[in-house]
Amino acid sequence: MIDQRETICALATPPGTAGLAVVRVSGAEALSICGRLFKGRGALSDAAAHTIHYGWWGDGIDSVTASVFRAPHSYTGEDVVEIGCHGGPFVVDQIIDSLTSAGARVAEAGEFTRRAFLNSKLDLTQVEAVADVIHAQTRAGAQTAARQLAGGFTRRLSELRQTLLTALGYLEVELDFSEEGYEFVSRPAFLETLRQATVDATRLAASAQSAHILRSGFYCAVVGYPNAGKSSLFNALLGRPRAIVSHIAGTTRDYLEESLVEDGYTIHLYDTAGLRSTEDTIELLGIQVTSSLIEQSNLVLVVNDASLGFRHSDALIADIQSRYPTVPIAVVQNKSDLSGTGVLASELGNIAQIPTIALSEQGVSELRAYIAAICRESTAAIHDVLINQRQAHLLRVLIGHLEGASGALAREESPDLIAIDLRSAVRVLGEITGETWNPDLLDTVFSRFCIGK
Ligand SMILES: Nc1nc2c(ncn2[C@@H]2O[C@H](COP(=O)(O)OP(=O)(O)OP(=O)(O)O)[C@@H](O)[C@H]2O)c(=O)[nH]1
Ligand SMILES: [Mg+2]
Repeated sequence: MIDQRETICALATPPGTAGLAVVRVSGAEALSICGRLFKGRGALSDAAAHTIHYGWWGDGIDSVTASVFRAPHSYTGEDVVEIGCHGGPFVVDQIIDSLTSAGARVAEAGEFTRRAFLNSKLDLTQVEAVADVIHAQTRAGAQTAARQLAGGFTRRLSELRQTLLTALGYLEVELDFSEEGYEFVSRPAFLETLRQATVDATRLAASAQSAHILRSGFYCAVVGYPNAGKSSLFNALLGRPRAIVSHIAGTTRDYLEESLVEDGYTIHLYDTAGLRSTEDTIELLGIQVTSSLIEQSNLVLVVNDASLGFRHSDALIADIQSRYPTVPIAVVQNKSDLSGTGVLASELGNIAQIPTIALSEQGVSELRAYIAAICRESTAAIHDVLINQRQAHLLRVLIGHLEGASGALAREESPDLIAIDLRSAVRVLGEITGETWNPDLLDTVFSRFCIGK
């Protein structure tokens, strides 16, 4: 168990060489500890909140600026000093050493944000947004997380919570007057409120997968029969010769992963070993790795060797579709320089087909634009919240209780029966925002943080 009362310190900027680095100190002793080490014009311990001071640190370690924040108006809600120093590892080490000798302790990963949460500066959805802002792999992800951090999600949840609590209050009054049969809660209006809340929660829970794209990037596997030109296409998409290409079928044995950024989206691209077909069954099962890559993909590009016919990979496509019905597929008609001017197969239904010549990079920028368009489409519905797995699970539990309450209302059940589900719904809302929490939950949430955050 970490001690909340100790004053903590850590490098808040990335380690290494840089123009500047910031060491953050937080806790009741922050000003007195820093005051002993900082030599400026006045005493740091007397400094007003939100002021910056210039001076020397320790016995000539570095010239620094010290930014002073006083509780509760700081990131952690405690007294905070942010020391801006030159960004060399030796300078930073000496400053941290001087702080620990003076009585501070090196912070655990995420401990500053943990304190902000425990001091009610941030709720749990905002804490999760901090991690998302830091780690987001897409521009839209970082922007959305920033909006979530600003508290939009929290406000929506607490409005719903307030509505449910008000209804609960009235239902309890109804119970007191049960003999008289008064109804203080208008049944149709409340049913409508619950319906709207259920729709909202369902939409949010369903956005978890798209939120994952904004948070971690878009996963795209390049698959197909041997020699179709997968590695050539992989290289062309990356813009550099990363994978080995040869005319021998079976060149790629293992998979390769590389990332590219297109239109603000990080795309994780996988080159895979060719999938062979035997007499009539395709050895997809045997190629476990490719299977699991396909399963985790947001888009699968099936590369077809168009010189063997536009429909040459149809059996493979049908197989992937039947095994992974929810994974989006597009067909890349590669080697279209050798294909003649046939019409692209229409039997592939509404699967998109993109003609390319990987060798000369023809059609490759169109393919890149197509992938970015799919990223945009799959995340278009997301505006101000990046739902994660924890929240999605709790939202589904919430939906269950909201539906339970609606059902009881519709069946004109007694107020106490309706109240049971409403109370559970209120409790789940509290779990989402972290009003009710336990140390295990915090450990899980903060496991994504690094030291200094
Ligand atoms: N004419 C032509 N040849 C191509 C094109 N794309 C790839 N090739 C050639 O096709 C052969 C196979 O290319 P690779 O990229 O190694 O194919 P692969 O699908 O990765 O093959 P495996 O890893 O063995 O499954 C090479 O000789 C490439 O030069 C294309 O658009 N047109
Ligand atoms: Mg290959």
